[in-house]
Amino acid sequence: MTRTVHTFCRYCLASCGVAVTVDGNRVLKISPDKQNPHTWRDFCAKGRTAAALVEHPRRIVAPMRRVGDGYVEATWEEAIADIAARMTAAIDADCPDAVGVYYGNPAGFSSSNIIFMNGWLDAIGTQSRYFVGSIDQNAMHVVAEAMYGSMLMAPVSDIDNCDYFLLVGTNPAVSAWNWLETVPGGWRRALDRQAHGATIVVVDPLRTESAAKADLHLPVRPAQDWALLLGMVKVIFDEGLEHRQDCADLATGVEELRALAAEADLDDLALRCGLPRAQIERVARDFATARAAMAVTRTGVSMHLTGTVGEWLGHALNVITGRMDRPGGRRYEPGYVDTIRMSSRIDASRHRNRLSGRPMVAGGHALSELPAEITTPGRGRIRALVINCGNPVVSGPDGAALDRALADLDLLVAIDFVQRESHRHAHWLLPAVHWLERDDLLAFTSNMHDEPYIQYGAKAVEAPPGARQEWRIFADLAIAMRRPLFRVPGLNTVIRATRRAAHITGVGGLEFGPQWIDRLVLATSRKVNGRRLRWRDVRAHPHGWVLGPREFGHFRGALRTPDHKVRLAPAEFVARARDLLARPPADPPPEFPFLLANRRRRHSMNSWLNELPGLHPSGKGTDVVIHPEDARRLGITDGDRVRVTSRVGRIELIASVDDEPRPGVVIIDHGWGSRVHDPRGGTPAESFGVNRNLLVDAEPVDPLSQTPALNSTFVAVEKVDQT
Ligand SMILES: Nc1nc2c(c(=O)[nH]1)N[C@H]1C(S)=C(S)[C@@H](COP(=O)(O)OP(=O)(O)OC[C@H]3O[C@@H](n4cnc5c(=O)[nH]c(N)nc54)[C@H](O)[C@@H]3O)O[C@H]1N2
Ligand SMILES: Nc1nc2c(c(=O)[nH]1)N[C@H]1C(S)=C(S)[C@@H](COP(=O)(O)OP(=O)(O)OC[C@H]3O[C@@H](n4cnc5c(=O)[nH]c(N)nc54)[C@H](O)[C@@H]3O)O[C@H]1N2
Ligand code: SF4
Ligand SMILES: [Mo]
Repeated sequence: MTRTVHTFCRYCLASCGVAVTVDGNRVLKISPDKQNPHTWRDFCAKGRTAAALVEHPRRIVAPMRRVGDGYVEATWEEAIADIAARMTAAIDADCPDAVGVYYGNPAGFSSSNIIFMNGWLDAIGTQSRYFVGSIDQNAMHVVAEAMYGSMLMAPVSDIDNCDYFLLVGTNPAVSAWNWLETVPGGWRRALDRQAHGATIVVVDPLRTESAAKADLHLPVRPAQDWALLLGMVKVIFDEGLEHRQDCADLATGVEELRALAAEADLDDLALRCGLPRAQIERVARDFATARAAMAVTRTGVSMHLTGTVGEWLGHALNVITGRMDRPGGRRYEPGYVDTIRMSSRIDASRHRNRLSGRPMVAGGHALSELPAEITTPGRGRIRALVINCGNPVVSGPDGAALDRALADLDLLVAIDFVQRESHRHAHWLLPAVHWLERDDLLAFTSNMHDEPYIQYGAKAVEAPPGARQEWRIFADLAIAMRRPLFRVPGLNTVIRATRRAAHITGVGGLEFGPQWIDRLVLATSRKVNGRRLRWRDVRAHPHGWVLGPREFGHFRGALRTPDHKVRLAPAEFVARARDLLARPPADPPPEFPFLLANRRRRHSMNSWLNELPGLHPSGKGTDVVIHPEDARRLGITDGDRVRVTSRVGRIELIASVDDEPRPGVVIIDHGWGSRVHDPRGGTPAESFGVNRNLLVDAEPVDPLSQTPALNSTFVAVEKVDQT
């Protein structure tokens, strides 16, 4: 007997509505749920093949304990008892910071994971919290906090009313329109606007799929978007094209920004970003005078040492041209829960790292600091670490250094589906539950949707009996370590009592768990269109529920700055921009004359959907793209084996000669080269492609976002002599 479950894909923020056909406990087919009123149009092969990960031949299906060079299965009781005892010992021998966590991108797609992990971290009182932000979206958090007063104040794009799209450092044709926002079918909707006369400008060093469809492609020099954007701001102020009313009423700091722009020289900025001055002037005028326009800045901007300044100037451009909270610009979606209020506690955390002295950003420290925090003796040295949904050895900088540090830990616990590169030295492998196997409301993304929207993420199949959701693992650890979860005295006793009650009555819902929190969230949610959301109404909309029309007018009220105005020129950003202006752009050192750029593929997800059968034609992830002019000079032809070297690493791959990059820039896909181990079968690890992040130095970092130069590393390229 087959049945169909309607839910949504939780691999990326496109959140596509899917229809999952199930037979017994097996997924037969996943297709886009075309009855979903909001989110199915980005549906891709990653969602279609999601069951392949559930059925991964190397999936871990019970806790596994390291014994010598191998692993043996253990019970959950053994796993929790051993981990809790070793963590407690580490804390007793030093302090709570001896226990740490790294959580990666997929943790953001499970509210119960994030909530209970933080509840456990609070319970043990550690500040050794590391997360993916410093290799992804920290620049956005830093900018949002400084300009809008909350690190989670992420504006959403009003695509269907836009006449002029300035897309900076994003490739939505591949990645979908999502980075702290969910704009389903965003790229297709933008192309639709283009067919009706809108202009699309793509700023990208590479001629990407998106750039190829744009009206104008600006092949900016990597890491120099800030110069382009500052040039645009300058032209707009110089020519009086700013939106007078918003500059006067909505923002403070206009004069400081104007002063900064006045100090800069447009010819100098043009040289820095590698674009003709006349082009900067034209784009600035067209942007400022378009009926409706938006600037969108994303990971191509953020993953550089200049990332925060670039991100800031993108937002500033929107503000000074009156694009905030106006049709066709960027608006604030209040959603059904006030995420900004919920996050205010994280905003406030300013813990500084013992070695670098750098503060947390968005509740987490920077990944580049993790190795030293593990290996450097002293109070607060990390001795036990949990990797929750992450593969930082591959997705982060200088994976070799992190790998060495992980090997040095007294206890490494990995929670994942399979044992990947970053889990190589794990003492415990804990089997995770896939989104096809778990229910979730994912309420804290509610203000990232481009329409008021709610969908309950129902599970389609049951998880293997030995797998456990992260929330349960963190609750069990808190109980075993005798530290009250969420720091609420007595809560552990209540949890145990509800478990007993559920066991005796056979009613699973009696057990304290995320469903209690989901219900509480709904019960205390904002009224939408004057109506309070009820659980049963949400469940009565399995395809998802558009709660009403998009509304404008919420932006000003949501600002958390003391005067409810946008801070247009935060002092630290202005100072950093002055600093950049004062120095010539870093030229490649003679020994590393090329800049290493980056690419994502439609059918990869960072470092972890690469090995699935059927998703990738062979050979992907193993090539370096070199411009024909550079290839000629180096004596390299298509198909040659080449060595790419940086200050910290060296890899070998196949050359692919193509003019997608500009001369002087070479491209290697990110996310490859992660080994998938076989702890159950003991067969050799499988590996696909090469890890280009081995070339990325963990230092220096953008001083504001603590992000390293993931997408602009200086490298040398040479042909490997195969004779
Ligand atoms: N050079 C370069 N580097 C980059 C990027 C780039 O563009 N260029 N992109 C960056 C970006 S945007 C990001 S977000 C980071 C990602 O960095 P990370 O989040 O650290 O790593 P991922 O590669 O996403 O690996 C995620 C891991 O989580 C596991 N996983 C998936 N779902 C679940 C789950 O539900 N539970 C558990 N327990 N585990 C799960 C997967 O199997 C995988 O092992 O990489 C960054 N690194
Ligand atoms: N298929 C697929 N979809 C994904 C993901 C995935 O791994 N695969 N990851 C998801 C995640 S975690 C995220 S965060 C989002 C990211 O979404 P996007 O930010 O759109 O990510 P990319 O597609 O990598 O596009 C970044 C672009 O920036 C360009 N770039 C690099 N350096 C510079 C620069 O200095 N200046 C400018 N202007 N451009 C530059 C790159 O060439 C690239 O084309 O995508 C999500 N969607
Ligand atoms: S991975 Fe593909 S199917 Fe899943 S949400 Fe993202 S775009 Fe949609
Ligand atoms: Mo990301």
